[in-house]
Amino acid sequence: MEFTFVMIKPDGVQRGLIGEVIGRFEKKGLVLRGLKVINVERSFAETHYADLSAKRFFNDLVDYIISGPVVAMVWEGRGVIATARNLIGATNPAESAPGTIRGDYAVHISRNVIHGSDTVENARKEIAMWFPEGTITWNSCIDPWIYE
Ligand code: DAT
Ligand code: MG
Repeated sequence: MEFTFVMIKPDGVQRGLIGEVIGRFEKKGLVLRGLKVINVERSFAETHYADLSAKRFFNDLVDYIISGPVVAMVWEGRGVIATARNLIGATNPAESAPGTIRGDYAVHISRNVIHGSDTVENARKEIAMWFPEGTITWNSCIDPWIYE
């Protein structure tokens, strides 16, 4: 099984999209392994987005991520990193397909509702960083109805 880190950004929380987002992941057949609502510190947000520190939009991005609470989650499933990115949609909501979270609920690239890890390595790093307390293990009884 694979794990990914997903975060509902402050705009998604303020706009009341938490249930909608979680519902889409749940109904897809993915398993929730970690969940918390938190405010993040500037330095933490800067570390999370360290790969983008040279970009023009970096400071605005960090300001946005610390502007209100976020919902941090770990989801489990076969190929969940790519599956989550597909549910989330393209980075720029102007280009995200309808039916994706960004395609249905966002308009502008700077307010795109949700984050999902992009690679196995980044998923591992982000889960370790956002959930240093670890996540619980549980067996979903619907597994035989989701996987062969
Ligand atoms: P993603 O969130 O789809 O993985 P990313 O890792 O390239 O995209 O960028 C992280 C976030 O930074 C993205 O969700 C929104 C913001 N961002 C990316 N490119 C941007 C741009 N050209 N202008 C403003 N914000 C941008
Ligand atoms: Mg990214």
